[in-house]
Amino acid sequence: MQSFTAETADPVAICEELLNGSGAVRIKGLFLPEQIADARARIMAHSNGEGEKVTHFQGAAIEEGRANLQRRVWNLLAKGDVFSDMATHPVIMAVLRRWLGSEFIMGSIAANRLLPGGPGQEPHIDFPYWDFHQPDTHPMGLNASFPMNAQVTIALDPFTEESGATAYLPGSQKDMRYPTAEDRDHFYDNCARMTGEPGDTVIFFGAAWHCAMPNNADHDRNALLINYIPKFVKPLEDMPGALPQSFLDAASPEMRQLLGFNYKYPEILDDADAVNAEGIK
Ligand SMILES: O=C(O)CCC(=O)C(=O)O
Repeated sequence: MQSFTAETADPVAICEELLNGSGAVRIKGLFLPEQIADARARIMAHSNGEGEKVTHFQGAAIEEGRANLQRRVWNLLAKGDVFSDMATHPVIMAVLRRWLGSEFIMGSIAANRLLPGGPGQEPHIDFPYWDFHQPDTHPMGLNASFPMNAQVTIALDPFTEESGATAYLPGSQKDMRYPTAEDRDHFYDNCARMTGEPGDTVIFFGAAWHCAMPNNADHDRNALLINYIPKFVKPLEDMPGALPQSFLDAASPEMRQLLGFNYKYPEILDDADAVNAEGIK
């Protein structure tokens, strides 16, 4: 995987690699140790209850007993300012402006905590393609000639092969196909791994086949998972609905964009016309 730093992260080169190359790049050194520790501690604190365990993934049941070893925490913007700071990092924003258009938005911001023994996932692709195993529910001819997704994974623990660093199949984003059970051997035989140190950031095109792998290490493996989409795609999480009004009132221009406030459709346009006609608006 090509590695960049804040100084070398050229959006043109990175977007070329995401679309026509391997589909993933790593950017090192974007975050301070205090930010990484803060984000990790908040995710750990929010994933200690039984209620947040993942019992199914892509329709497949996770074995009873191991299900609680993989935990998801959603709606992270409500769980600490550090998550807003990470999601709006200027280097990430610059890459995504080129990749998804300057008014791109956020589809979700969640964490995946794999405890030791955590089972990992099946190979899959991400929102809004994550139900592309039913291609006839999508527009005909949908392909990967342009992106409707960016995934940003920020490692909050050492990401090693042993600890379950995300696996991905380089180049698979170009096919725009949901991996089937028959594809699994090919995937596991040919996958690369998103290994890295805490704070390393991987940007990838979520049309590339990928999955969390089993955590065979003796420590938790926490990842911050941020999904970004073009302005015209309906987000996965209703973030404005889930966030307190005080958060929305204080949101930065970048955060307002990510929450979709710059592109307010659907609107009731006959009402808007009436207001316009009266010269009120
Ligand atoms: O946690 C990971 O390594 C990958 C997570 C992922 O791909 C997902 O939850 O969709």
